[in-house]
Amino acid sequence: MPIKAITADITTLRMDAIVNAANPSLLGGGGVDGAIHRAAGPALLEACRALPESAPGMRCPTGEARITAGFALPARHVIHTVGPIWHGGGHDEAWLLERCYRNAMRLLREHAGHTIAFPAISCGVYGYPSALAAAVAVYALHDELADDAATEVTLCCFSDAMRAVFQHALDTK
Ligand code: AR6
Repeated sequence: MPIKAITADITTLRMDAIVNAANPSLLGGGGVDGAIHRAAGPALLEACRALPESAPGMRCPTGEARITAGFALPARHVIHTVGPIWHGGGHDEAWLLERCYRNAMRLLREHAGHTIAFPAISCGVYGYPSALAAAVAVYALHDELADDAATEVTLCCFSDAMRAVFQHALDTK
């Protein structure tokens, strides 16, 4: 099975890349973003600060992704993506969330990676309903892996309850 759902702290995973659910500044925050920056050390913040801004404070628009090294993390790279804030579902949230997964997979391939772990992007402070987010994630990742038997994707949930939601999406795909 090239996609699996687990319960874990994503910062502990030895992967070619772990994905960060960041905000457009890429300068850190709470949730998984804070955990990744703490575990990677200050060099990660420096690397993020060095990424070009498309507007003041904007290094990564919603749905896009950027890559840095993993520094003190066991993961080789961090792929930073910015999920949509949930505004009820009528503001392109599903399309933007799908872009996060697809753009992260593109960067993994461009950097010759074969193992990647995603957190439940947008399912924390950004308020995306987890069952809807899981369905988008599974749809996009299945499609990305259709011609790619060599890549293993881990959906890294922070609680068993969230893992059950993602597992259900995998089981009903
Ligand atoms: N490992 C895996 N998952 C985690 C971890 C961890 N160490 N810590 C939290 N989660 P969130 P968002 C889960 O809020 O909704 C930040 O401040 C968490 O339980 O981190 O995309 C950014 O800077 C939840 O299920 O990300 C942005 O401002 C999931 O990760 C904003 O939050 C995502 O929750 C992004 O919000």
